[in-house]
Amino acid sequence: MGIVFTRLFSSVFGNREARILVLGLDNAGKTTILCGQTSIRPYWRCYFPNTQAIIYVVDSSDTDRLVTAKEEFHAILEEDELKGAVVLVYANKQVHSMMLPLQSH
Ligand SMILES: Nc1nc2c(ncn2[C@@H]2O[C@H](COP(=O)(O)OP(=O)(O)OP(=O)(O)O)[C@@H](O)[C@H]2O)c(=O)[nH]1
Ligand SMILES: [Mg+2]
Repeated sequence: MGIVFTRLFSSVFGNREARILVLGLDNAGKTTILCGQTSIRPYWRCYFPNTQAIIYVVDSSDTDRLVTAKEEFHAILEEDELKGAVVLVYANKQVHSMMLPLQSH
Protein backbone atom coordinates (compact mmCIF):
# COMPACT_ATOMS: atom_id res chain seq x y z
CA MET A 1 0.00 0.00 0.00
CA GLY A 2 2.88 2.35 0.77
CA ILE A 3 4.12 1.87 -2.78
CA VAL A 4 0.77 3.03 -4.14
CA PHE A 5 1.07 6.27 -2.19
CA THR A 6 4.72 6.69 -3.15
CA ARG A 7 3.77 6.47 -6.85
CA LEU A 8 0.76 8.72 -6.42
CA PHE A 9 2.60 11.51 -4.64
CA SER A 10 5.78 11.27 -6.68
CA SER A 11 3.58 11.96 -9.71
CA VAL A 12 2.55 15.21 -7.97
CA PHE A 13 5.84 16.23 -6.32
CA GLY A 14 8.43 14.46 -8.48
CA ASN A 15 11.71 14.07 -6.61
CA ARG A 16 11.16 17.13 -4.43
CA GLU A 17 11.04 16.59 -0.70
CA ALA A 18 7.45 16.84 0.57
CA ARG A 19 5.87 16.70 4.00
CA ILE A 20 2.82 14.45 3.83
CA LEU A 21 0.53 13.98 6.83
CA VAL A 22 -1.61 10.91 7.40
CA LEU A 23 -4.56 11.88 9.59
CA GLY A 24 -7.82 10.24 10.60
CA LEU A 25 -9.73 9.12 13.67
CA ASP A 26 -8.23 6.42 15.85
CA ASN A 27 -8.65 2.91 14.43
CA ALA A 28 -9.26 4.24 10.90
CA GLY A 29 -6.38 2.14 9.57
CA LYS A 30 -3.58 4.71 9.28
CA THR A 31 -0.85 2.50 10.73
CA THR A 32 -1.94 -0.45 8.62
CA ILE A 33 -1.63 1.70 5.50
CA LEU A 34 1.76 3.22 6.26
CA CYS A 35 3.13 1.15 9.17
CA GLY A 36 4.41 3.36 11.98
CA GLN A 37 2.48 6.62 11.92
CA THR A 38 0.47 7.39 15.05
CA SER A 39 -1.36 10.52 16.03
CA ILE A 40 -3.64 11.84 18.67
CA ARG A 41 -6.23 14.32 17.47
CA PRO A 42 -5.41 17.29 19.78
CA TYR A 43 -1.81 17.12 18.60
CA TRP A 44 -2.51 16.92 14.86
CA ARG A 45 -1.87 20.63 14.44
CA CYS A 46 1.71 20.28 15.75
CA TYR A 47 2.44 18.62 12.41
CA PHE A 48 0.69 21.18 10.20
CA PRO A 49 3.49 23.67 9.35
CA ASN A 50 5.24 23.08 6.02
CA THR A 51 2.87 20.31 4.95
CA GLN A 52 2.39 19.82 1.21
CA ALA A 53 -0.11 16.96 1.30
CA ILE A 54 -2.60 15.26 3.62
CA ILE A 55 -3.94 11.72 3.43
CA TYR A 56 -7.14 11.66 5.46
CA VAL A 57 -8.03 8.06 6.35
CA VAL A 58 -11.69 7.28 7.10
CA ASP A 59 -12.96 4.00 8.54
CA SER A 60 -15.91 3.44 6.20
CA SER A 61 -17.26 0.71 8.47
CA ASP A 62 -17.42 2.99 11.54
CA THR A 63 -20.77 4.53 10.65
CA ASP A 64 -21.29 5.85 14.19
CA ARG A 65 -18.30 8.17 13.77
CA LEU A 66 -18.56 9.17 10.12
CA VAL A 67 -20.04 12.52 11.18
CA THR A 68 -17.14 13.06 13.61
CA ALA A 69 -14.67 12.14 10.89
CA LYS A 70 -16.37 14.64 8.57
CA GLU A 71 -16.30 17.42 11.17
CA GLU A 72 -12.62 16.84 11.93
CA PHE A 73 -11.88 16.85 8.20
CA HIS A 74 -13.70 20.14 7.69
CA ALA A 75 -11.78 21.64 10.65
CA ILE A 76 -8.50 20.55 9.05
CA LEU A 77 -9.46 22.20 5.77
CA GLU A 78 -9.98 25.48 7.64
CA GLU A 79 -6.44 25.50 9.05
CA ASP A 80 -4.37 28.36 7.63
CA GLU A 81 -1.18 26.29 7.82
CA LEU A 82 -2.69 23.70 5.49
CA LYS A 83 -3.97 26.07 2.85
CA GLY A 84 -2.71 24.91 -0.54
CA ALA A 85 -1.95 21.35 0.61
CA VAL A 86 -2.94 18.48 -1.66
CA VAL A 87 -5.66 16.36 -0.02
CA LEU A 88 -6.44 12.69 -0.53
CA VAL A 89 -9.42 11.18 1.32
CA TYR A 90 -8.82 7.46 1.72
CA ALA A 91 -12.08 5.60 2.45
CA ASN A 92 -10.64 2.57 4.25
CA LYS A 93 -12.35 -0.73 5.19
CA GLN A 94 -14.67 -0.67 2.20
CA VAL A 95 -15.33 -4.42 2.38
CA HIS A 96 -17.38 -3.92 5.55
CA SER A 97 -19.49 -1.17 4.11
CA MET A 98 -20.20 -2.30 0.57
CA MET A 99 -23.93 -2.12 1.29
CA LEU A 100 -23.74 1.52 2.42
CA PRO A 101 -24.35 4.06 -0.33
CA LEU A 102 -21.64 6.73 -0.15
CA GLN A 103 -24.14 9.60 -0.32
CA SER A 104 -25.80 8.46 2.91
CA HIS A 105 -23.22 10.41 4.88
N1 LIG B 1 -11.35 -4.88 7.51
C1 LIG B 1 -10.35 -4.03 7.50
N2 LIG B 1 -9.71 -3.78 8.65
C2 LIG B 1 -8.68 -2.91 8.60
C3 LIG B 1 -8.28 -2.27 7.39
N3 LIG B 1 -7.24 -1.45 7.67
C4 LIG B 1 -7.01 -1.58 8.99
N4 LIG B 1 -7.87 -2.46 9.56
C5 LIG B 1 -7.94 -2.87 10.96
O1 LIG B 1 -8.37 -1.75 11.72
C6 LIG B 1 -7.75 -1.76 13.00
C7 LIG B 1 -7.05 -0.45 13.22
O2 LIG B 1 -5.99 -0.31 12.28
P1 LIG B 1 -4.76 0.67 12.59
O3 LIG B 1 -3.91 0.70 11.35
O4 LIG B 1 -4.13 0.29 13.87
O5 LIG B 1 -5.53 2.04 12.76
P2 LIG B 1 -4.92 3.48 13.14
O6 LIG B 1 -5.67 4.48 12.32
O7 LIG B 1 -3.44 3.48 13.00
O8 LIG B 1 -5.35 3.58 14.65
P3 LIG B 1 -4.70 4.52 15.80
O9 LIG B 1 -3.21 4.36 15.74
O10 LIG B 1 -5.31 3.98 17.06
O11 LIG B 1 -5.13 5.92 15.52
C8 LIG B 1 -6.79 -2.94 13.01
O12 LIG B 1 -7.45 -4.02 13.68
C9 LIG B 1 -6.59 -3.26 11.53
O13 LIG B 1 -6.30 -4.61 11.34
C10 LIG B 1 -8.99 -2.58 6.18
O14 LIG B 1 -8.73 -2.08 5.10
N5 LIG B 1 -10.02 -3.46 6.30
MG1 LIG C 1 -1.97 3.86 14.40
